[in-house]
Amino acid sequence: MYAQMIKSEASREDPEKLAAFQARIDAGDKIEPKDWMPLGYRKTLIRQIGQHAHSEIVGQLPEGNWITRAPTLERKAILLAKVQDEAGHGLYLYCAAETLGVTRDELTEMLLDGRMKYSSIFNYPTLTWADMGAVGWLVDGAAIMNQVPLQRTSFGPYSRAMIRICKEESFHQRQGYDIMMKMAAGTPAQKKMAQDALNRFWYPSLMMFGPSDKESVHSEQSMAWKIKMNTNDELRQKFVDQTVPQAHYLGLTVPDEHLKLDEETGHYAFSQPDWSEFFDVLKGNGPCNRERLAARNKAWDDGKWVRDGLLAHADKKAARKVAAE
Ligand code: BYC
Repeated sequence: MYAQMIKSEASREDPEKLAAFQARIDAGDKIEPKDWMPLGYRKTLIRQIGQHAHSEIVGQLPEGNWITRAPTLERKAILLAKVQDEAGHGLYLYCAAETLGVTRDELTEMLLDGRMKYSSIFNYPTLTWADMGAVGWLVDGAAIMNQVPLQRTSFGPYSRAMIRICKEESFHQRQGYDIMMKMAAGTPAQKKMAQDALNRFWYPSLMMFGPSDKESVHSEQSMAWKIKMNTNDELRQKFVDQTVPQAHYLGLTVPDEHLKLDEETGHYAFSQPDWSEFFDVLKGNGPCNRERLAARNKAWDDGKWVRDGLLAHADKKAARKVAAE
């Protein structure tokens, strides 16, 4: 439906402007906030960047859960830094979205009342310390796989935000793998925890790339506009090809009995996640959907006095300036 709406909006726009816009995209130009752009391009970016920003913010919750219980001071400092980075990523992305004419408050309200999504992965619980390893290794690993190509996306502010985010995501992925290396080489109980974390996070990580290309609603138009640089299935395959040897190095087993390397193509054949579970999580029925949204709603309500205070201060400052002129 959304894709149809975008198409029908495009049909109402000036064909000459549309053609000139597409020519700029095809030539690899960056589109900047003040440039003319089709309404559908603007809306698609607000949706994607907004959802991405929300994912960074909600993504702090499963890891924040372990800050007080990190096993050493060093691990705690690393985890704290990572979780703070995620907040920063959210801020860069909200700023990029704001250049398209939507405010951060509007985006937040759309998240809180369920009109906007955030990544499905953050609706799964983090049950043990090994989950911090699996999240860093697999979840940030999947995020990087998706975000490195987005550094070349056509919208300037989004692509520039991605450059910085990707640098930080590499550190996140590395710290997760480091936890997995320690756990997998530890006591039998620690290795079991690492395997259990891999078992629980493998398929939800594959879901992060979105539904199969056949089911994807937006890919075709988003790729034509270079808002997306690859299809969901292309990136999922790349992720599997990169991650399976890393699991082997750890001495862990990927929970997929159909996993098989095709020597000729160099690609792994693998089992698809349970897509009915994915769509159910998107509808709000994942293990932690309610908890995550309740936490964000509480943070928003608790922070009201700060926002009100800052706005009152800004209003007073503006009034003083007017009076002085
Ligand atoms: N979760 O037509 P499709 C991270 C929705 S976390 C929830 O293929 P599109 C991090 C999709 O929105 C990673 N919803 O969509 C943070 C659409 O529904 P609507 C966040 C999903 O947009 C902290 C419908 O399914 N990364 O960075 O072309 C710690 C049909 O899908 C998901 C980004 O957001 C999902 N997994 O492609 C660690 C990257 N997948 O909106 C890590 C930027 C699909 O029509 N985003 N849907 O109601 C993208 O690259 C694309 O938006 C996606 C989906 C590949 C995710």
